[in-house]
Amino acid sequence: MSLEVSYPFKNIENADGKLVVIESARNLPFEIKRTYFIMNVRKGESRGFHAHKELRQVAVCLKGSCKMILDDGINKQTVAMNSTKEGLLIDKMIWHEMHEFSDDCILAVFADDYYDEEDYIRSYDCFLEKGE
Ligand code: T46
Repeated sequence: MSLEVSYPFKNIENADGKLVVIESARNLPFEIKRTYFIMNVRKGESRGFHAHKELRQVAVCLKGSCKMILDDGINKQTVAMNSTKEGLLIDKMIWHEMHEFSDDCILAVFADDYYDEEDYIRSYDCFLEKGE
C-alpha cells in the first residue's frame, strides 16, 4: 500500500522565472489555517520524528531537495521532495521524518489547523500504541 498521496500545483515558467500556484481547498484537500517554511537546515540534520493526532498537512519543496519518510506503523515509505509541481500529503497519524536536506532546501508546509503542541505524538512507541 502506497502512503504517497500528492496534489498537483500549477507551475507557470517562462524567461522571467517560475510562478507556483497553490489555492486553498482547490489544490489542497483542506482550507489552509497555517503555513510555515523549513529552511537553512544544517548538513546532516534531520527533522520531524513525530505524528499528528488530527492535523493534516501538505508539504512542497520550493527549492533544493530533501527526503520525507512516511510511516503508518506498518508501511514505511521514503519520498524524494524535489519538485514544485506537487505537494505531498502528511496525513494525521502518519509518523514522518525529514532527512538529507540540501543546503538550499526550502520546504513549505500548509496545515489545516493552528499550531498545537498537544496534537503532536513525539514518541514512536506512543504512536504505535495509538494506532492499534
Ligand atoms: C511537521 C513537520 C513537517 C511553532 O511554534 N509553531 C509552528 O507552527 C511550528 C510548525 C513549530 N513551532 C515550534 C515548535 C518547536 O519549538 O517550532 C519549534 C520547531 O518545531 P519542530 O521541532 O516540531 O519542527 P519539525 O521540523 O521537526 O516539524 C515541523 C512541524 O512542527 C510539524 O508539525 O509536521 O515540520
